[in-house]
Amino acid sequence: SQPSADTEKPYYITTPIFYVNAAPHIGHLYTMVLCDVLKRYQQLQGKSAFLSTGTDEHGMKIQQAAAKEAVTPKELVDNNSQKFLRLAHEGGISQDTFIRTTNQQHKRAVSHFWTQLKNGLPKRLGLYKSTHKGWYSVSDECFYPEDLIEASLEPQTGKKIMVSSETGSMVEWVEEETWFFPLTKYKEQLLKLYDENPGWIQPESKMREVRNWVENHLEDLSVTRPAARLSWGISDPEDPKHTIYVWVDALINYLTVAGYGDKWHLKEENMGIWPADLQVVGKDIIRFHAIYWPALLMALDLPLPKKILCHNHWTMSNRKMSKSVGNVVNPFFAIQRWGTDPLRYFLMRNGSLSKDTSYSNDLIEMIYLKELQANIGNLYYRICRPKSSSRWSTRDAIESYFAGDFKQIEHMVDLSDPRYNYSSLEPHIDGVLDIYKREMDNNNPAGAINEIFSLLRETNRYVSDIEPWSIAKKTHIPGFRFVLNRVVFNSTEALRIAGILLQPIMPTKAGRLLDELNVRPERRTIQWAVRGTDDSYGISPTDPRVMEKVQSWNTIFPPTPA
Ligand code: ME8
Repeated sequence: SQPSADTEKPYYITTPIFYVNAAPHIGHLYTMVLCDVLKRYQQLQGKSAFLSTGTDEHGMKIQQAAAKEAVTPKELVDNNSQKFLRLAHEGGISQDTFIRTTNQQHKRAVSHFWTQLKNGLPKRLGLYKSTHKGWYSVSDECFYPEDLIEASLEPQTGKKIMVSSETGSMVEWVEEETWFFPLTKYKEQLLKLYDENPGWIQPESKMREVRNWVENHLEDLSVTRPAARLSWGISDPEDPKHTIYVWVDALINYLTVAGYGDKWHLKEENMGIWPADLQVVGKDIIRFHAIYWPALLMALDLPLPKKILCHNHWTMSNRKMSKSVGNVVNPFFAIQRWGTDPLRYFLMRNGSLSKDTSYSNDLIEMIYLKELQANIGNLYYRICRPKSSSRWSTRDAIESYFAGDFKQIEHMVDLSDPRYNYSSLEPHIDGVLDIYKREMDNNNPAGAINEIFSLLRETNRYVSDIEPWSIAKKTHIPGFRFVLNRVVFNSTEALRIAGILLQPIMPTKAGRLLDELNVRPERRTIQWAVRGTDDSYGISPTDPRVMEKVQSWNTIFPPTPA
């Protein structure tokens, strides 16, 4: 039988775990927010979801950064990991766990995984020892094949150096004895995975890139570094002269979070939240997640994540924002300047899966003024303007509706007068939810935002065109209350629905908006994001359905007690 909704495993979503060689920047916040929004979208549908994030604390890059700052690696990682945790907090991220690869549970998980790779597999599929020669980039923490290396000049000194033709990072020639993972033996299985699951890597363009790499550049993977060169890491428990390659260590974090270890059996009930439903990464690390990671899992016959979602980069002056380059936006300053929710809104609105986006304060300011203030803020103010205001508000209209005589609500208005075309907004309100769901199911909050804001824009225009405030004064027009209340009702519904749908993106602001509209907490899930039915219009006010209608309006604006 089908598992019922509450026994279904939670939707497990992961961010990469971030290197702690330096403080976080806006790119890290972006990935966290994207994952958080997608997690909250699951919850909006009433499903349970689990979000993990954390820090990647081993490896050459960390060891060198510590040496440069003249602190111990432990001091460096403790200090910087705190900053990522604080960023998650200030960024409104609702992570369920924050993993650090230096914690004991993770080290045990890695040792167990490692031992399986080494001893638990048929010879041709397991680890083997050999001499490794190749071009290594410390800043990218990986080797590059010969055909992807080129000569360049070091910017400061003009000295000739070799760099990766993909990332431009400096590489050095390394020759050493290491353990190898026979990645090439998994080539057919990987290609089969891609062929049979065309949406496994999103977007499609990245799938093509990955497939091309597997077809043309696949080499066995060196998975240890000599402990003499790299001591800051997890060592091979049986062969401590070798330190496990930081990427193998790091990828296993996703399993550690799911409780992986020697007691973890392949029976589904023991696997907790694994497999991950969605693993989000930047394009810089797609290869590790879409090639090495599934191959490692295939080796141990573990279930694969269901989808890898890859996004492009935030740039500054046309270069990828990066800790190593130093051209970064401090996310703490950005949050302080714009507020958590407006910044989340901007990152989700402008960030992109398929193209790089440049970060600009002028742009944020413009979006803040035009969309948040002039659009949603303005509509909110029009509908919920505080009573103290001397100007007429739609809230006053609703109150007068509740205070008024129901018998006056008759369909006497001249419906052919385009001026009173109060139902023109309704198709748009009714169309929003499907589009929102389609975009969010496609992991595209930008598309969802676009739809919500087009509804809000149209609602503002609708209110401006009909001018309910002037109708309110024209008590001589027959049916004025009817029109007035329909206009107020429709625009309030648009705002309420937008508020529900914006919760994943701006949890605090949307929550406040729904509070102001008196939407009960249990009515904030997606099934409530539909317009209230209006079949009570035009029928006898004593019909019980009218009373129901009044009840449901009450949840938005309860009548003030006399
Ligand atoms: O790669 N724009 O860590 P990392 C958008 N520890 N996102 C960006 C970005 C930018 N300019 N810069 C970084 C590592 N990111 C490894 C990962 S996972 C098992 C190990 C985000 O600190 C983006 O998600 O270099 C990118 O993939 C990630 O930070 C890399 O963070």
